[in-house]
Amino acid sequence: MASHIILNELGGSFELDKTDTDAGTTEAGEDFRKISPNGYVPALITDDGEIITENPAVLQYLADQSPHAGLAPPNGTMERTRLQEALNFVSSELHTSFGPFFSGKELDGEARQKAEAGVNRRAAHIEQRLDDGRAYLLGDTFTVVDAYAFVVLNWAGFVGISLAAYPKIQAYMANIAARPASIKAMVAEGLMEQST
Ligand SMILES: N[C@@H](CCC(=O)N[C@@H](CS)C(=O)NCC(=O)O)C(=O)O
Repeated sequence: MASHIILNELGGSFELDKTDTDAGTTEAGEDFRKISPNGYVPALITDDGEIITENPAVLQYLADQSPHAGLAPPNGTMERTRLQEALNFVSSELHTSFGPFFSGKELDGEARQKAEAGVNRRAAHIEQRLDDGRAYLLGDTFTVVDAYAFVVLNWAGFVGISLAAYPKIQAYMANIAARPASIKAMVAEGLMEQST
């Protein structure tokens, strides 16, 4: 979903192939394990046939294809290091904190409490980051990490965790959800109905 939003932001042409990660197949009939041996999405196949996996790499690759779109600061700058720092936080901390909810195992009271506390600790960090009034994680400009953070924070609702205690996050998510690229991706992935 995060790469999908960014592909929409960039406005170029691309093909989506819906993947059943449990079955290891795609809607177009590909053996997904041959594309991505780890078996999880996203996997991006470039026009040159390179396969790129892992959200932080896919998102930065996409941003770097159209530098004028400003979705990532230029390589070699401190701002780019800040983007990588934020992408790694979202990937290795926020994203993985939702792991227990998607493990396929029922979470008993204590395990659920522990897992919720893990999500809340990471959400509190984001809330604090937004506390200076910035609209996006890196400042006043939307970058690829915002698409990723938006998608992961959105999972809170799906697993029954309230983010009501985080007003900055609420406003941040509403802002990103309203972007045409986000709406288009959510409609295409069946998370939202097309408004008439
Ligand atoms: N480290 C990977 C994690 C990707 C990931 O967790 N993908 C999930 C969907 S959000 C998935 O495909 N899960 C199915 C599975 O692991 O089999 C990344 O950042 O790209």
